Amino acid sequence: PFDPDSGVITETRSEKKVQRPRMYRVLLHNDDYTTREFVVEVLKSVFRHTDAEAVRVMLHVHYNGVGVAGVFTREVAETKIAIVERLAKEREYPLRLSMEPEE
Ligand code: TYC
Repeated sequence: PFDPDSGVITETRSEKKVQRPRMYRVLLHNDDYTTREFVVEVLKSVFRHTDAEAVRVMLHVHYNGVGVAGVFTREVAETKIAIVERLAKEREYPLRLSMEPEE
């Protein structure tokens, strides 16, 4: 608004709404060879799940084929996938991950 006394025009809101970054689901895929223990360790160390939550996600993936390891900005999701792919490769596990944008 314009203040006639001071002649100052103040902006009451910025030009654009604050943009939240698009978020991406990191999906974990089941396979027959990666051990349950390795998947739980990855969910705890890379995705910061508690012990109980890591077991819950691992079992969900084991029984349903796919599940959400976590939701992150694009770069964080890509980095976590790369870290897990390297850890799995070191152990010669065929563990697969993918990411998809949230609506
Ligand atoms: N299906 C694996 C087994 O029985 C365990 C497993 C769970 C593997 C989740 C991958 O994303 C996965 N050893």
